[in-house]
Amino acid sequence: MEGAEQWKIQLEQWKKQLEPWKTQLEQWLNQVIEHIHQIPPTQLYAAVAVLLFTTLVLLFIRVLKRAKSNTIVLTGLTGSGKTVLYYQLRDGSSHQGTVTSMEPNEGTFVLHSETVKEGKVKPVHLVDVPGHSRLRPKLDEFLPQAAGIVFVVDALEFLPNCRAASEYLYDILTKASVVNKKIPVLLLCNKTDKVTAHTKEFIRKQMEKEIDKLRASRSAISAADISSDFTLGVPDEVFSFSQCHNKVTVAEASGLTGETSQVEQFIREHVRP
Ligand SMILES: Nc1nc2c(ncn2[C@@H]2O[C@H](COP(=O)(O)OP(=O)(O)OP(=O)(O)O)[C@@H](O)[C@H]2O)c(=O)[nH]1
Ligand SMILES: [Mg+2]
Repeated sequence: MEGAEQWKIQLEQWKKQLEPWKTQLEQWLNQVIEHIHQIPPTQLYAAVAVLLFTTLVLLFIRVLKRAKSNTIVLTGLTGSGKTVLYYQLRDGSSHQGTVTSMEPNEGTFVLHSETVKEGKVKPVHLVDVPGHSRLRPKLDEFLPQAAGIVFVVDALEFLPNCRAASEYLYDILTKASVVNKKIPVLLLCNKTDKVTAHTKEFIRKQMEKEIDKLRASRSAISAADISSDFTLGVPDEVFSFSQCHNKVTVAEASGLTGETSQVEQFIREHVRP
């Protein structure tokens, strides 16, 4: 009780100490208001307009800067050929004999095929995220800044990997960081140097079928789990990539032999000079 009494006294003292400040502040405020009244209204409007304009320009620059990301993320199952592709795009050589990656490869460079080009070429920030399931959480570090995602699929060993690849792609296409920013996705059918490789049309159809099946099983789970980010496709319609929030396109490549023009085109479309 005594403590409360003491506090009251202390507060009263503070209030008294602040009293002169209050009047001083009021005086200043009055002076400012008077000053403003003296300024012709046109000048005042002009000042406000300039202030608004600069704020808008600064905001616009910020948005533009964020939109102009130059990061392209290579992802996909282990063994699909991401690292070979990464080296091919960077050096124009496959560095034969890559082993399964334990760490992401990351670099900012002008694409090898563009080093001979004249004029301004914007460097690309390329990230190759390992496909091993334990390293996949690494992907989340890079997705928020991605201008495009290249999902690499092994077109040779496609059928045994179809389900796993579809699950991984499903996870990516339902992530909030990917959907909200509408990051474009390239489904890249790799290893087409071999005649036994499946065509991109076949791969697209098979993966659509697989995702259609996944959709049913996943939505049953997510009914209880609210944390699931998004759902895919249109309810009660057979799934196709065209229904995705994100633009999904399909292309072919062979990292090993350097047939990478379609990936390069995708990269250039989304990382503009
Ligand atoms: N025929 C053929 N083989 C390829 C091609 N690209 C990669 N490979 C082979 O596929 C295997 C895997 O390639 P990597 O680039 O290491 O695969 P990755 O996707 O980086 O795998 P992780 O690092 O484990 O995620 C290697 O033996 C490559 O030689 C290609 O275009 N054609
Ligand atoms: Mg690798």
